[in-house]
Amino acid sequence: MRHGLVPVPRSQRDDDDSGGLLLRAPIRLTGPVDAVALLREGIARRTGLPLDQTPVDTAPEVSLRVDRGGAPESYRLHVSPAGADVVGADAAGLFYGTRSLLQLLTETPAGWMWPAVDIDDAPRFAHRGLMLDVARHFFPVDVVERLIERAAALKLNVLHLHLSDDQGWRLALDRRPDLSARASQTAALGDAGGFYTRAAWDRLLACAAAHHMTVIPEIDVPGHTHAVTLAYPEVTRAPVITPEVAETIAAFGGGTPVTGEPYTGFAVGFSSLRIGETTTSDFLADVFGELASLTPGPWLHVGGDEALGTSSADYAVFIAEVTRLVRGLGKTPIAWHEAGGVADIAPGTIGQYWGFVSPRDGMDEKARGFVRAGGRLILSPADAIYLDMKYDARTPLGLTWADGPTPLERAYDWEPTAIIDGIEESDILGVEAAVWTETIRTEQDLEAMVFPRLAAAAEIAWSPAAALDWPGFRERLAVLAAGWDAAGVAYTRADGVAWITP
Ligand code: TNX
Repeated sequence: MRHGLVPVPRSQRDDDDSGGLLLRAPIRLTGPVDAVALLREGIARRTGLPLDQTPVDTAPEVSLRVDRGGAPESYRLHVSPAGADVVGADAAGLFYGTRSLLQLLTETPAGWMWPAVDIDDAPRFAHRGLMLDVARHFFPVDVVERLIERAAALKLNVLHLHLSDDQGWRLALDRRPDLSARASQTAALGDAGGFYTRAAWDRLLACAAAHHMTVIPEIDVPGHTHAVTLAYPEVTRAPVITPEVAETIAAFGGGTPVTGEPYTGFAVGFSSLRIGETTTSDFLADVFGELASLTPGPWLHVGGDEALGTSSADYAVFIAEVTRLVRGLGKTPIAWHEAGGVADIAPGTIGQYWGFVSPRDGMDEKARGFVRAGGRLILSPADAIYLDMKYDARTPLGLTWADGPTPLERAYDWEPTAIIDGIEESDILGVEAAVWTETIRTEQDLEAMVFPRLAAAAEIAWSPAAALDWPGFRERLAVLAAGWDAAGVAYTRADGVAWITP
């Protein structure tokens, strides 16, 4: 039977002869309440079956349980005509088993059913992420909640939120109230901004936790800080208009950044904090201190990319300071790969590589710097899994700087250990797709750019390298997309896939 399992499991045996499990209400769903509730909701949404009826003892049982001992996040799934069993090695594993069950739901002339299968599954990488830029355009919590649900269905477990940039500041902080009060109301393209209140942030964290996702908040420093100028000008410097900045302004418009005025263009690398001054250190202590208290997960992302308005001596001092600050707060710092060029970076800092699948200009050397300092790497190769790149020349949204458009196959056809010489599988914490939102203004825009390429990234992050298979992926994706259609997801019908639904 054709099915839409993405990412492809580590091991799967289909029992096509046995006919599978016909789903007739009532069914009995037993197990931990949260897992049962999320599965029930998923089945009801997909099938429309009235699962709230009281089950009778003779109804087939779908049993969910946790049996410790297996690899973290792993699960086993067995479906036969008599019932289904999902056993997770932990709560996350159980949740992933139920996500597989939902992907396996198949509509047949006899009704909705589950094919008879045996699956034994575990992730390749511990960190399977999606980065969402809510700074260039702001997305309210309900949009982020739907994205969390859809990303978690692909077995991703990290949501990295890019919470500040030149165009706006998106999180209310009590210790620096002017950031949200004065620097949040604008966005790229002159659109309206916004920010997360404490209540909204708590709601977002709760949704992520319920879907076994860790949130990584990023405050990008020392560059990408023009918005800070609107609130605390004493910690920022005047914009530095390099030839690259002038070129972007010429190509995309949006005007030249001016101190004290909101910036709504696409240029990067012109803003910088003042480095080596106590006012700035106090600002950083307030911002990252409060951010640490608002973050249940172990990581804080400090940015560190494209600080073109900062001298390299200042940059080195700054990266050493901010990564130590985060360590001192009991969190592990993460920084974009440029920071790996700083010898004195805090030991154990995680690097996020956003270079090319074939590195150039020393980006690989910077990435190795993190590993030399005892850290590991998150791989976000821009020419593969930057989901804000156009699919092809006809894509209305998106950018093309990462070596032109990024068709679906390019998002799928790369191997994490093959990018940076000298980096072993054990040096790689995981894989993270990124969606920057300069051109992305609405939830529909977001869905069109994220899906289906996020499915490719998810399979690279979860499935063993030996199980990757482009023709097979495309077939499974077409089935999976029928579920997106039913849920109204505005995914892109990328070339090369025989999409099933009209
Ligand atoms: C590069 S990736 C950036 C972002 C832009 C993105 C657009 C990275 C660390 N910096 O500031 O939004 O390109 O694709």
